[in-house]
Order: sequence, then structure tokens, then C-alpha cells
Amino acid sequence: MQSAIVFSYPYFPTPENAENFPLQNLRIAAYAKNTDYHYWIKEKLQDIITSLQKLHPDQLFLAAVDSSPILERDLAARAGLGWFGKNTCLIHPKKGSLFFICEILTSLKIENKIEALPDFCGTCTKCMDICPTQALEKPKVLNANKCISYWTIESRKIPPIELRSQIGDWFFGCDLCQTICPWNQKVFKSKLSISLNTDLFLKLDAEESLQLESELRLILTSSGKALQKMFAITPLQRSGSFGLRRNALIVIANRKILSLESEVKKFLQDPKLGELAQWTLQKLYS
Ligand code: B12
Ligand code: SF4
Ligand code: SF4
Repeated sequence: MQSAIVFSYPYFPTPENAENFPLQNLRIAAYAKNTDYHYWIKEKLQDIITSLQKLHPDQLFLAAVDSSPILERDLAARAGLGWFGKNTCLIHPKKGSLFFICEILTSLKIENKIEALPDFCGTCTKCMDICPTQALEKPKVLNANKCISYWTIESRKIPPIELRSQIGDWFFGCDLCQTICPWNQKVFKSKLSISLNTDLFLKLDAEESLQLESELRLILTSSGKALQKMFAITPLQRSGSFGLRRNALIVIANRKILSLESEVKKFLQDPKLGELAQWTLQKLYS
């Protein structure tokens, strides 16, 4: 392959299917409240490839999004789609950072006349200051082992005890270092709500709290098969039933949801989740 045609595709405000999403009150990263982007972005790229292939029948084109070993932010920065912010996300002055990066790799040789954007972070450090786990250890350097996004989406383990409370009420992913960013605040004006109280929990009214409780109960009491079916074709599928139950136990502990004590107790003998369930019970009454 010779060249990459790089795209940024916004995921906020959530385009399709948001109201049909099975969980409405648990705190989930904005990108994930939708059909899994790996499916629909590839379809869109494939449509473009069909047109390109007609123009260049002898050339190769390959759609990629977060699936190949490609440094996507680096490619996108070189394509002028944004600068690499101190929160390590690619940010565009007029589009913010709430977008996916995807690309078409091609054997076509395309000359890049686009200049990379300058870094507009300046003296701001809001993303580093707000990160509950201090995962942004230096500007532009993220320690994934401390990032809530890593622990709630990618990891197949239980987070270390010192990180658990700092996960707050994040059930899947984390958006804090992006929602606080002035460039997103500017682009999305009143649409991006961020709770700036010290514990960083979502503010819920009584009705929403009840719904949150029932969503957590659903996660803990559903079978693995039922969870798989519930979250099929959504990004939450990635965590598997183990990951979803792990995340639910942490949210129950951090929000001190006493009404779910009996559901938590059922996991005390679980070989993988037993210790976490024990910790959750302790937190409920501490
Ligand atoms: C692994 C991964 C993660 C890990 C680690 C992320 C990280 N920041 O290192 C975890 C699970 C934590 C994660 C979290 C998230 N991720 Co992620 N993730 C990836 C993935 C799959 C690989 C990135 C990677 O580690 N590559 C390998 C390393 C070596 O490359 P790199 O970090 O890009 O390295 C470059 C930088 O260091 C850069 N650089 C440029 N300038 C400078 C300047 C200095 C001084 C320094 C030090 C470095 C530097 O140069 C390097 C070489 O190119 C990419 C998809 C992809 N294939 O790129 C998505 C990707 C980066 N993630 C994405 C998203 C949306 C997220 C989340 C927002 C999801 C969420 N809401 O929970 C969070 C954001 C957390 C954050 N603050 O970054 C998007 C980012 C879109 C954007 N606008 O930037 C991507 C591009 C996926 C996509 N296709 O859209 N992610
Ligand atoms: S995604 Fe959350 S935990 Fe990860 S670096 Fe950003 S604020 Fe910190
Ligand atoms: S919050 Fe400030 S420092 Fe962080 S990425 Fe945004 S502009 Fe840059």
C-alpha cells in the first residue's frame, strides 16, 4: 500500500439508535451508545471504495478502522484532521475530538499537500487535572494501566484496589478528559454536560436513580447468553459478561447502592468476581 485516505467521523451527538440503546442511565462513553462503529464505518468506507475502484480498476483499496495495526492518530494528524492534544486525542478546532478516525489504504500514490494543524492546547491542562486516576502522566502521555477506559473496556482482569474508587460511576469507557476540553465545550456548547463536583458522579434525580438500579440489577442477574444478546452489535459486547458484571459491581460500590446487596452477595463464591464482590459489600457499609 502506498497511501492512506484518512477520515474523521463524528460520534456525538449520537447519530442513530441512541434511544433504542438498552442502557439509558448507566454512565457510558458517548461513542459506545450506538451500534458498534466497526460495522457501520466499514460499510461507509466500502461505498467510497466502490466508487474509487470504478475510477481506478487496477489499484487496491482496503477499509480500516481501529482494526489494523495502524497509528491512526498519527495518520490523521498528518492528514490535517487535528492536533494531538495533551489528553492524547486528536482535536480539530472546529470539530472538537468526539470523532472516530478511519482510513482507506490504497496502492494509489497520492501526494499529500495538506499541512498538519498546529497544537492549540497552549497552557491549558484541564484534561490532566480532571483525570480521576492521573492516567495522563505528562502532556500527551497516557498510562493505559491507569485509564478507566482501559479498565472498563479492554481489560479482562479486576482493577487494582487503589483504582476502584476512582472509577466512580463509569460503567463503560470514560469521557472526562474530552468533555472538559475547551475545544469540545466550544463546539458542542450546552450539549456536553460535565459534573464538576469533586466526586465526579453523574447527578441523577430519584426516577433516574431507580432506573440506574434496575439496569445494574439486569446486568448482575442476566445469564451470559442474555447479556450477549442484549449487547450484540454494540461496543459493550467487547467486555463480555465478565467485564459487564465487574463494571456493575464497581459502580454499585462507588454509588453505594444498598438495595442491590443481595444481588452482589450471589457473586461471593464466583471464582473470578468473588474478591470484587467482597470489596463491594465492604464499600456499601463503609
Ligand atoms: C490502544 C487504544 C486505546 C488505549 C490507550 C489509548 C492511548 N491514548 O494510548 C485505551 C484503551 C486507554 C484507549 C482509550 C480511548 N480511546 Co482508544 N485507541 C487505542 C488504539 C486501538 C491504539 C492506539 C495506540 O496505542 N497505538 C499505538 C501507539 C504507539 O500509538 P499512538 O499512541 O497513537 O502513538 C503516537 C503518539 O504518541 C503520537 N504523538 C503525536 N504527537 C506527540 C507528541 C508527544 C510529545 C508525544 C509524547 C507523542 C505524540 O505519536 C505516536 C506515533 O504516531 C487506537 C486505534 C489505532 N489503531 O490507532 C484507538 C483510538 C486512539 N481510541 C480512540 C478513542 C475514541 C478512545 C476513547 C475516547 C474511548 C472512550 N471514550 O473511552 C479513550 C480515550 C482515552 C485517551 N485519553 O486517549 C480513537 C481516538 C479518536 C481521536 N479523536 O483521537 C482511536 C483513534 C480509535 C478510532 N479509530 O477512532 N484507547
Ligand atoms: S479517559 Fe478518563 S481515565 Fe482515561 S485519561 Fe481520560 S479522564 Fe483519565
Ligand atoms: S483540555 Fe486543554 S490541554 Fe487538554 S487536550 Fe483540551 S485544550 Fe489540550
